[in-house]
Amino acid sequence: MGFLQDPPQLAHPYRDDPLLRAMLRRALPPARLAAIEPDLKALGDYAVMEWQRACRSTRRKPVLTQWDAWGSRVDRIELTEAWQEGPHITTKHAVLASGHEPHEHARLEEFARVYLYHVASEFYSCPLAMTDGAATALKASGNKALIERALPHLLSRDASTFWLSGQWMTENAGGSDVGNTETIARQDASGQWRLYGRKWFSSAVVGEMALGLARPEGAGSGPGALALFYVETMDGERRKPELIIDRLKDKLGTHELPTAEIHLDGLPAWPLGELSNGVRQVAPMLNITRTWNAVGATASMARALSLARDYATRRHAFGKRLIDQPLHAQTLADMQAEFEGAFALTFEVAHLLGRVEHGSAQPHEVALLRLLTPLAKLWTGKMAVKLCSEALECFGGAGYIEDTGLPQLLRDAQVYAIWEGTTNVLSLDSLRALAGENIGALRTSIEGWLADSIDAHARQAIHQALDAAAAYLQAHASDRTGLEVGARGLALTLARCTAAALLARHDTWSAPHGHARTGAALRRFVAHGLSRFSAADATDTALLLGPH
Ligand code: MFK
Repeated sequence: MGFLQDPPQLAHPYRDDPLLRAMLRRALPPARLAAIEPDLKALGDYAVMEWQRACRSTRRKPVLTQWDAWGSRVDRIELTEAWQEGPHITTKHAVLASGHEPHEHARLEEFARVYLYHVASEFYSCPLAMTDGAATALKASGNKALIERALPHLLSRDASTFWLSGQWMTENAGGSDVGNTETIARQDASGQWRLYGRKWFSSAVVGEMALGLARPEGAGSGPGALALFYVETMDGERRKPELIIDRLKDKLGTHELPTAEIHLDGLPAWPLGELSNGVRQVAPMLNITRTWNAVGATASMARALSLARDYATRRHAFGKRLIDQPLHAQTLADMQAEFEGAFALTFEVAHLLGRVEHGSAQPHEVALLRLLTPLAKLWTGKMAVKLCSEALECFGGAGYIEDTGLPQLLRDAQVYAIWEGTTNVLSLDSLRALAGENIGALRTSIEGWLADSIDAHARQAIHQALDAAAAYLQAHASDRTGLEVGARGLALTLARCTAAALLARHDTWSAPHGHARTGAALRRFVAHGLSRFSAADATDTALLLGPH
């Protein structure tokens, strides 16, 4: 037998992750950390088990059977093993329910669990995100009857009573521009609202309820006339006949996730609140699912890096381990620094969300959360594709071979920049969040994080990039087109400034305990540059896009 390569081993994502553990030690009171550690360890164990199981088995996709042998419409979906385990793991370890506990650390504790569970869940976390969003939107609606009916199921810690919720927003004509929604809500003779239309991306068709946008019959056109409705999808064990699954999507990635095209043929529905301004009502849900997106992207990056790092200690080339090859080590360290910035921003959003919801945040932090949510989503979504691609390269040809389990990381990563709004839609949303003086909220927070920072060079670089972003906003205050042209560069710059300031804060906390790694991550991250503005000449843009 000739040479056989040792395959990469997955390190325990909780026990062997100094970054996650240090962040939790800094952010949580010791008693809270002790209370959640058993769940974190168990979710880490599950992730390792699932990776090993997936390496041993042939990857499967869910299968939709629309008709049974005797001609009945059944729309039955067979799920993968991880999906079948989803409700049990979720409820047993309070992956979702923990985020709704009445204390300020609830969301951080929730998203630490999500971070550990996400990749292993095979994107069962996608409908979980929507379920979390639905619980949040229901609470915000103040609709007592629906809250009493659905919330105990959504936040259940018992798999037998747990409900998954969908988010029925996207339609053929209304992907980003949700105002084009064609689904109609019509009242029947008894006054019951019923939905008629086609939803183009539903990733929770195996769920028990959904929140969906529809246009009440006779209401005007445009987004303001949409209303947000609550629906239940099951009649006992059977799916309601007014909900028809047309087909499962054939997607680039997230293959285990049964994303469906569905149509609604009179499905009973109940408005959450007023019969208009549905987009405003669904916004709390969007901000939650975008936070899940950022945590998912960060978790995928953590997985890719963990495997690439491990492999670098097992693979020898040109007489040395890869980790001892200077250029390979440099490449891994560059990835690690970018990742640590993304990690810092993502978990700040998670913590902030809990503090804002609990009412213990400072007044400017409400505006800060509104801004950092789209920034974290769009930046981590883009970074995940780049980092997972680079990680595959760290394996050479093996990174391109399906049954190593590695290509899936890259395919799946592409969804983060698309799901819950593209990079450009999120960049424009960050302009919405910056309206008024909201860059002031970011500046105030950054000053606080940098207050005791020992890295003068980083402080100066952050101030410089932040000043440039503020100047850009001011220069384009009455030039909407100019503002939009630079919105992506602005958003990425603000995300990087925030991440650098958060790394500086963590460095200030950890350095006195003899931990030098965050200081190194900060220096490397800042060295990659904070500003991401690019040339924006309208004439050149027209020339470049004109006839060839
Ligand atoms: C995991 C694997 C998944 C499988 C594959 C999935 C592939 C992708 C499938 C999908 O389709 S995912 C869904 C993708 N689509 C989106 O995420 C929607 C993207 N579009 C937006 O985010 C738009 O910004 C939005 C529809 C939310 C709003 O656009 P509009 O219609 O121009 O709304 P407008 O008038 O600006 O805002 C309406 C109200 O909502 C305003 O409040 P007021 O009425 O009080 O003025 C806004 O301030 C508020 N609002 C909008 N976004 C908000 C928000 N409030 C808080 N937070 C936000 N994020």
